[in-house]
Order: sequence, then C-alpha cells, then structure tokens
Amino acid sequence: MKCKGCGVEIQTFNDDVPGYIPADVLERRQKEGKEILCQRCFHLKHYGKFKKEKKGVKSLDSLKKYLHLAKNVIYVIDIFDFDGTYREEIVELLKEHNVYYVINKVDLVPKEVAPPEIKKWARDRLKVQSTRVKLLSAKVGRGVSGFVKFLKSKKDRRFLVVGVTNVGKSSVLNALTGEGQLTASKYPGTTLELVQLKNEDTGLTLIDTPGIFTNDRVTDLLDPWCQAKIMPQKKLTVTTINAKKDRTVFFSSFVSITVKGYKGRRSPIFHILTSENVVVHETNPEKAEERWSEWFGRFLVPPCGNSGFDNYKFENHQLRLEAGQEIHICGLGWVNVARGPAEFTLKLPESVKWVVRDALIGPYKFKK
Ligand SMILES: Nc1nc2c(ncn2[C@@H]2O[C@H](COP(=O)(O)OP(=O)(O)OP(=O)(O)O)[C@@H](O)[C@H]2O)c(=O)[nH]1
Ligand SMILES: [Mg+2]
Repeated sequence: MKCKGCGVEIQTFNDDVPGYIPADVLERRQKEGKEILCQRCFHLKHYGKFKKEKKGVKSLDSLKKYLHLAKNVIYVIDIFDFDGTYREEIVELLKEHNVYYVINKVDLVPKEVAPPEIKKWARDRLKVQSTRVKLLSAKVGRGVSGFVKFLKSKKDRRFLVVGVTNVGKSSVLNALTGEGQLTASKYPGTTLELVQLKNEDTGLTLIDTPGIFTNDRVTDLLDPWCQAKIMPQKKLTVTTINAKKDRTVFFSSFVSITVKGYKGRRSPIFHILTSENVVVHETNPEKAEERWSEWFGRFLVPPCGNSGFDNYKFENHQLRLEAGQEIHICGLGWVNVARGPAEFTLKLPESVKWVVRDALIGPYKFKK
C-alpha cells in the first residue's frame, strides 16, 4: 500500500524510515475507510512540519526510470526561477516524448507584466509552438480550467508530470483534479515516489513524480528550512537602484553588484526582483567590503544564520548590459537593466548558475 500524499510504501515498523504510520492508526483509518497518509505527510499537511528524507533526494537518473510510463509529459517550470527550473538535461531526456510546458506561479509576476507578454517571452525561451506553453497559477487557480479542457481534448490522456523540486508539480495536479490529495509543501523533496491519479469522469491519468534536485541554484546552498523561509508567497518585490554614485547592492548574502557612479543624466537604473523574504541592501562599496562577513546570514538573508562565510568560493564577473536585458541568478531572482548601458561587477559563489537574458519585464515598466 502506498501513501496517497507522497507515494512512498506504507510501513508500521520503523518511524525513522519513510512511509511510517503507527499500526493502530493504520488499522483505525482502514476500518473507517479514510485515506492513508504516512506520518511525514500527515505532519506536513496538518502542522507544516517537515522531515528531511534521503529518499526524497532524486537525481536525473530517477526520472529516467519513469519515462516509459507515459508518452505525454507535462514539464512544470517555475516562472520565478525560469532558468533554474528549465533544464537542458531534462529536455534532452524528453526528446522522444510529447511535451507540454506549464509555466507555474504566474501569480508572483508583478502586475505590470501582462499574461500575453509572459507567454510570448516563455515561448521564445522554450522555442516551441505556443500551444505547448500553458501559463498557470496552481495557487490562485489561474489557467486551470482551460488546461483541464485542453488535456481532455487529447486522444491519449495519460500524462507524466516532471520538473525540479518545489516548482509546484503536486500543487498543479491538486488544482487540475480539484482534490487536495497530494502533499505539497514549501520544502524541497516533498513527493517521495510516483503517485497516479486516475479520474473516470475526465478520462485523465495524471502521474506525479518526485522533483529532481539541482546543485547550481542559490537555494541549493541552503537547508530545506531556509529554502522554505525565502520562498516567495506574494508578488515579487521590486527594488529600484539609480546608480548616480558608486554603489554596491547586496542581493542576499551571496550575490552583489557593484556599479561605478555615473554623474551625467543617464545614470544606469536597475530593478531587482526577488522574494519578499530576501534582503536587498544598497550601500557604498567600501562599507560593503568592510561589513560583508559581519552581515553574512545575519542581516543579509539568506542564508538563515551565519553558516560559514569562508565556506564559499566567490567569483567576480565584469558585465556590460543594455536596457531590456537582465541577469537571472538561479534560485534567487533577477537584476533587470531599466536604463543602460550599465557596467558593473557581479559577485557570487562559483557554484551558482547565472544567465544574461532578454528581460521578462520591459525596460520602462516600473515607476522610478
Ligand atoms: N505563489 C505560488 N506558489 C505556488 C504555486 N504552486 C505551488 N506553489 C508553492 O510552491 C511550493 C512547492 O509546491 P509543491 O506542489 O510541493 O512542489 P513540487 O514540485 O511538487 O515539489 P517536490 O515534491 O518537492 O518536488 C509550495 O509552497 C506551494 O504552495 C503557485 O502557483 N503560486
Ligand atoms: Mg511534489
């Protein structure tokens, strides 16, 4: 018997091993005809308490094992971390499949960006036909009924749902089925094994899978509790920087940009977009250098606590960006150039992936 929330095999012997449920509880729930949830899922659903499981840490190889289960794949991408969650190595594995891309969490995008703009931007990045790209918010239900209709219109209605951790795969399935069966949480590695949802009325079979773990996002430098703490819950915050004098802007403890002051009328303007729980702080470069280790993980969150400033190897990159470009820092957010050209130094841990991309948000969207 499998747990209905996370797919793990149910057992009553060892509360240190995934799938545990006390024997008397199992017996009682079976008698009452109630759904069977493992203790870990029960604690997550009802108390928001998370237990980290090694079993939950899945690599790309685990995805390979599931690919034969369906010809159709729904690849869920998080709009907040597009370049961290849209991964070439996953796309490569899906070459023989019929792939639909769900761009989830669109509720986080500032209202200045209209949905058709997000869709066009995502389609250009994915380089696929428009019909293969669906914008969704599992949280507020945006795009859900249209997507259900779309899936129902297909001859083959069996879909495997894949993606990296925490993009909202289980939440999307809960939204599509209208049931809250699957355990979803802000901690990475919630789903432990496959869960198949079959609906006789719609004819849809939707298969949830455990998220793939990455190792190149800022979130990968953090423990699951800190990852949960900085996950955006509201629309992304926008911090605007007009670099009229020499400035360093910290974007968490891990990332900073340093820009030389420009005395003319065309000083560069940046927008920094991130979670409301990530600290963005602007100061002068001397003070930044002097105070960084002291602020690390204390004032500048994440990390959540001073988890060893000296453990990280940082790199500097000299960049020149034009208005309409931005740097996405995987797992953290992005720096948009609203007025350029902008020359600056980007400093961040060498393990963290970053990309320069065409801006999701056009240069003059926000008021200065
Ligand atoms: N803002 C916002 N948050 C969302 C949305 N969908 C999911 N989330 C949140 O994202 C977090 C992860 O959701 P899950 O559904 O557990 O993600 P998952 O991809 O199944 O994660 P794993 O099972 O760990 O791979 C939860 O805190 C959800 O509430 C959405 O549309 N908008
Ligand atoms: Mg899940």
